[in-house]
Amino acid sequence: MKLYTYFRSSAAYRVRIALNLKGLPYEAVPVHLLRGGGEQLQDAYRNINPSGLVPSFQDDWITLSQSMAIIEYLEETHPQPALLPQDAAGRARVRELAQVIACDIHPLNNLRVLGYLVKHHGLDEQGKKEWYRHWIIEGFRSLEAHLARDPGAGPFCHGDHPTIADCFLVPQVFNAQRFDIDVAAYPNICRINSLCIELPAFKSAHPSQQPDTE
Ligand SMILES: N[C@@H](CCC(=O)N[C@@H](CS)C(=O)NCC(=O)O)C(=O)O
Repeated sequence: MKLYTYFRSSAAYRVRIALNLKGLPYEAVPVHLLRGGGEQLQDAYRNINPSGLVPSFQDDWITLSQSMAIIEYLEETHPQPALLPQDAAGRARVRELAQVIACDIHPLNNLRVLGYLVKHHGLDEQGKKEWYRHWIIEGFRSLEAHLARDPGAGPFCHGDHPTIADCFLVPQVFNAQRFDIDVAAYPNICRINSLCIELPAFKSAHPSQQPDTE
């Protein structure tokens, strides 16, 4: 298995966590998002992922992009340990939490979106930071409310074991902390993150532990 990854990419970080939780060895192929205008935008990489985003994943059968699709593929092809609950309602809840992050928070703060705002709308560094913080705060408020009210929440986002939702939560917290967001303001997010980051699968997926870490 190959994972096209960038050490600081939170979408790639999600997949690294899932691979580690399942104990699946993989080859990390670094794609530098900044060097030379971004290796993700060059033809060699677009042949693997036409969207020009990391991560991408390859095994003997398939080339895939989209962290959620990759993780669900891993879940179906390597069901143990399970990263989705046994019951339909539980699975839907885990996907709901993951998508609050993957659909409602992350895309707004992606490198190419920030780059577009700077280039075409004259956003300066301060404006960029404010934009970023705004969408994190909106998103974390919503995620925190979901976690606080849902009966499925346990020590992890859902129950007693890490699920796909935890694979998404931890990288987004890492990202937010880079932009000086006070995560302590979100007690459930903070608590779950603190629990997860102590686990070996999460530790070895951390951006500071990658072959391309700078
Ligand atoms: N929805 C995609 C998002 C992928 C994505 O946005 N990746 C970012 C890094 S976290 C990226 O490659 N950004 C490069 C760019 O914006 O040019 C997924 O979940 O895999």
